[in-house]
Parts: sequence; structure tokens; C-alpha cells
Amino acid sequence: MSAMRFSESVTGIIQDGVLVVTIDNPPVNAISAHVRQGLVEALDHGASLGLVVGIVVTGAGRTFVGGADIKEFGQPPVEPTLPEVIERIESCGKPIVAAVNGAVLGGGCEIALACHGRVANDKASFGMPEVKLGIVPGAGGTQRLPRLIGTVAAIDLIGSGRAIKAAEALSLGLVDGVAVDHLDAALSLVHDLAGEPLRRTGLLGVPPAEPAAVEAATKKVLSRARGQTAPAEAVRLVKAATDVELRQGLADERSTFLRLRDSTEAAALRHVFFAERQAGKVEKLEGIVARNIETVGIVGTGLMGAGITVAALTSGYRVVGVEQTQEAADKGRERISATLEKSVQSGRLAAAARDGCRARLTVTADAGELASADFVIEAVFDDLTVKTELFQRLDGIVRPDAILATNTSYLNPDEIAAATAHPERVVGLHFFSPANIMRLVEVVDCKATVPDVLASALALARKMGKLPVVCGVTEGFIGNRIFSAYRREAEFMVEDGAAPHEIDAALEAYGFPMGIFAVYDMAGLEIAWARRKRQAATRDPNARYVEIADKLCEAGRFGRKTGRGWYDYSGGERAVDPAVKTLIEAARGAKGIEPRHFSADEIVTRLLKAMADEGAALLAEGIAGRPGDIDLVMINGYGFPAHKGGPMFAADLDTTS
Ligand code: 3H9
Repeated sequence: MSAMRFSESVTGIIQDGVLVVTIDNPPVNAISAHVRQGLVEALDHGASLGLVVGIVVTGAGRTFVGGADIKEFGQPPVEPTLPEVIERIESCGKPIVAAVNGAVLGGGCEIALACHGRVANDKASFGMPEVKLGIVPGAGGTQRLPRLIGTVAAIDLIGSGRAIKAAEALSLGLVDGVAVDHLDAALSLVHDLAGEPLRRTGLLGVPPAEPAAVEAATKKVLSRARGQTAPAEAVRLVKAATDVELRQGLADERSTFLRLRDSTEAAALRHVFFAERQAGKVEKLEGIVARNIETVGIVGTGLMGAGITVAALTSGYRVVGVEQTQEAADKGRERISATLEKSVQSGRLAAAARDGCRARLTVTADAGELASADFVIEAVFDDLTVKTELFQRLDGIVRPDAILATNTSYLNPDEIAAATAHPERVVGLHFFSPANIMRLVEVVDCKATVPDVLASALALARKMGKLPVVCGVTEGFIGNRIFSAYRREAEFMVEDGAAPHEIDAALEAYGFPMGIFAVYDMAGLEIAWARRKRQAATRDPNARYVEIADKLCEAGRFGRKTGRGWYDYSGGERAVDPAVKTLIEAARGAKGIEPRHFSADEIVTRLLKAMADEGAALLAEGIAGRPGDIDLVMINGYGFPAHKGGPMFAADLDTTS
């Protein structure tokens, strides 16, 4: 029989007396209005055909259903709603089985939950990531999932938004079977279910749970929520499924979903979602093909180099690590090995994958081995002479088509590139420490970088699982330049009367995991001090300069590692130090500043404005391509709370509200 078309994205075919309905809405089969309309048409058709014993629902391509169409959020509602479609599925008189062929997320999971049976192939993954978008499931997920897998597992999955593989879904009871041929398995399940009383998930009771386990799961979710609303609401709704009737639970879930969907928090997280998908897309690279990279050379296997090495190894590259001496190479190998081991212990890396990583790694004191590398990343001491000398040497070692990347954080990569015979093959790759864990990489498009080198650097970063953000050359690139403006403003407020702990408390209440002075102490104060000393001669004498950080360094207070910095750590915890108060008062006195009170609101407003103003300057100078890129850098590199959308989003909100 020829294929039936129920809408532009939903088709059907009858196979073995079963209507097989396929959702085909690229790129991720989101449940757009025409998918919902098509599904309703298909269900009606399947129910009305006497020869059809049941229905299978599946997805075309790599995804079953990627969830509600996020682009529809904020648009006027179009019928039928997803809860209406789901109600039709669950109450259908013929068995409906979900044949899960790939990722099934959010509303997609809710469709699968409402089906009378679920089978998956081994590529399937299941997740309810709504909390990551600042919302809760809005089509029955919080009510049906606990009925199927229990309250504790449902709190974990819905509260964290994490995705699980087919095998875990099977062990939790989320699917009835995992098969190589999911369609075949789904067809036979429909035949098994036909004529039998149907198992409707919404009518099941929630299995009893140990109160202590429910409490522990709740605590875990809330401890990670950091000021976000959605996770707590999601947990509340899941717990309520035990106590209230399905209809009441669904109504509560729907009104909570609609309220959160229209919140600023959800708008911020949607902005982040789309900004991430935009990041690294550069108009001038359209049609440019990235070079094939198989072997990555890494010069310097200290903390940063080892982290980059692990990120490269775990994404399948062969790595040649180079050090200056055999002793340093041995130490580097040990450091890399220990980092790999830690990844295995924390569950990020399978033991077999670790063995593969080791087999692809060479660490040597012979720089000549870099001749086999397609892409070389330097992660040596951040000093211009050291780096330019290294790049000159690399010219004589690497292949003519090899790409050279510098991991400098503050130096001018154009100057480093100029030291080589071929500056067109040099690019900046600014990783964040620990580089095997932090997702952000600033990809610096230098003056002479040619498009296919930039495209290759982006492709490499993406393959390493990173979030690459392209930027132009400026001191500190996007992140450190904004961080400097933010730090400057914080220090102005300290000089004018705010205590460092008041500023940190205001930032932490806003959602930063750590205030700026606590971050300072953790990173160590001495590197920035050395930089300020280097810049002293060229500093604008008329610009305001706060000396308090210099005075702390002069007193040997370099932060946590010395037990004292902006705070005192001698008791193990961060504590306000009267000696710092005295030092600040002396600095104010020396300038004749009369201290005044700063409210938490004023502190946050001023710091956000300082970041957004610097961001606007970066955009005007063409250093950053999009406001969203700046937001991603601050969120992923500097602890800016994602649910606030980043400094540019927050500033935009301020001017539009
Ligand atoms: C929900 O379901 C609420 C319900 O409970 C209740 C409703 C009543 N919508 O990530 P990629 C686009 S909330 C619209 O690079 P991948 C994306 O923007 C939803 N568009 O692909 C990009 O577009 P472009 C819960 C979407 O293969 C393109 O698809 N669901 C959606 O690396 C490719 O995206 C989620 O939160 C969407 N739902 O990963 C799932 N998803 O090419 C969010 C993607 O123009 N999605 N796009 O830049 C994902 O996690 C990943 O996209 C996925 C594929 C794993 C599916």
C-alpha cells in the first residue's frame, strides 16, 4: 500500500495489519503544530480502519522526537495542544506502541509514556530536559513517569534533566524492550497487545517509595538548582503524583508549565539554548571545508596542556605531547595518566576507552615527533618571548600544511603569528582550566588566519566536545576583557564603601556560584599583580586606579593557597578578615574617600552594567560577533548564572522592560 500523508510532517503506511506512523520534521522532529495535527489525523485514521489492529509511532532520522518546538514558545497557541494529542493516544481503543529510534526528549518522552508499549533500539536515549529550559514538562511527564518508573527515579530524571541510554531505560522500566530492529519489535508488541486490556500509564498507581530515598533524591536536585525555580517545581509535581488524581496532577502541571514558560528565567535559558547552537557559526566560513585532523601535537604538558591532551584523546585523536626534557615528559605522562584515571573514577570515561586513550598517546622530549601532527597546540608559559621562540622553532619541524594554535590568555596572538614564516596557519585556541572539563574555548581569528584554518580549529574544538566561540584579537579576548571591567567596577565599589563580602554575597544571591573576590582568592592574586606591574608604565595616569589588591599582595596575601587573600582561610573556611577591613579603610583614607552604603541591588546592577558596557564595546570593535557569544563566554567561563541569560541578555531585558 502507498504511503499516507496526514500532514506535511506525518506519514503512515500499513504493515502487517499495523499503521506505522512516522514523524519527519527535520532537524530533530520537534512537535510543531503540523506534527500534532498530523498525529491526530493518523490516530483517527488508524482507529477507524477495520483491518488495522494497532498503531506504531516512530521518527525519521536520528531522533524519535526532540520535544516541543521551542521556537513556538512565546507564539500564540495553535490547536491541538500536546496534552490533547497525548490524551488521544492514551485513550485510543487500539494498542499504540512507540518505536524509539534515537533521542526522545521532553514532549517526545511524554508521547512515548502515553503509548501502551515502548521499544527502543540501542541508539535511543531518553530525557526530560525541560528544567534546563526553565520549565517543567507540560504534557503529563511529571504524572506519568513516576507511575512507570517510581518517584525516586522520576525525581532524578525530571529534576536533573539528564538523558539516559536505552539499557538504563530498560532497567528502570521506561521501555518494555530494546532490540536491534525496533520497528520489527514494535510490530510484534502491537500484535501481542491487540485484543488484550490496554495498560494505560495514567491509570497506573505510583509504586510506593521509601520516604528517605525520596528526600535524598529531592535534596540532590535542589542542591544543584542554584536559585532556579523549575527544578523545585518539577520535584513538587512528581511527588504530588502519589497523592492526587491524574486529572488534578495534570491540571497543576499544565498551569505550572504555562506560568514558567512565560517567565524571564525560561526566556533566558531559551536564549542560551539558541546562542549555543549559533556559536561558532561564521558567515565567511560558509562552504569552507575543514582540514582532516587525526594527530594533535601539544607542546607543554603542565596542568593546561595535560587537560587539553585528555580532551583530545577522549575525542579520538592521536596525541603527541612534547616537553623540553625527558624528566618533564615523564611527569607530563603521569599527569595525563592521572587525569584519565580520575575521569574513569568519576564515570566520565569507560575503562576500555581509557586504554584506547593511552594507546594513542606519546609524550616525548623530542620535538621532532611533531612532524606527524596535523594540528599543534602550544600550552607553554604565557610569555611572549617563550612563545615566539617556540613558534619559530615549530616552523622548521612541522609539516607545511600543519596548523599552529596558541593557547595564550593575554598575549597578542598576532605577534606570536608574526614570528613564524606562515602566520596564515596560526590561530588562537584559548582553553579554560581544567581543559578536559570546561566546555568553553575562545577561538581567536588572528589578522592573518586563513578561513580553512579557522574552520579546522572550530571543527577540532567541536569534536573535542567543546563550545567554541569565535573572537578577534584584543587583550584578554572576550572573557578576560569583560572580567577585567567587572573586577575594576567591583574594586571601585570597595574603595567607595562596599565590603568585599557584601559584593560577593550580592553576586552569590544573584546566582553566581562564587563572588568575584572569592574567585580571585581561588585563582591566586599574584598573576594579575605581575601583569599590573608590567602595565604600570603604560597606564593612563588620569584613569582611576585602586591599589587595594596590590597592597594585599605586598602583604603576602595571595589567596587561598597562602591561607589569606581578600578573605582569611586559616580556619579552613572563607572568613571575613578584620585586617583586610583595616587595609581597605587605609586606602580610602589615603584618597580622602568618605565610605557610603551599597545595597545588594546597586552592587549587582553596577556590575552587570560594567560587563554589558564592555560587551557592547567588544561588539562595536568587531571582536565579538553576537551578544549571545558574549553571554556564552561569561556563563561557561566565569560562572555567570545561565538562568539569567548572560550580561548582554540581562542588559537587553533591562532596557526593554
Ligand atoms: C518540551 O518538550 C516541553 C514539553 O514537556 C511540553 C510541551 C507542551 N525545538 O542541538 P542541535 C534545533 S521542551 C526547536 O545542533 P544535535 C536547533 O536550534 C523541549 N528547534 O542538534 C538547531 O537549529 P539550527 C524539550 C530545535 O543533533 C537544530 O535543531 N526538548 C529543538 O546536536 C539542531 O540542533 C529539548 O530541550 C526543539 N526542541 O542534538 C531538546 N531542538 O540548525 C533540545 C533542536 O537552526 N534539543 N532544535 O541551529 C536537543 O537537546 C538537541 O537539539 C538534540 C539534537 C539532542 C535533539
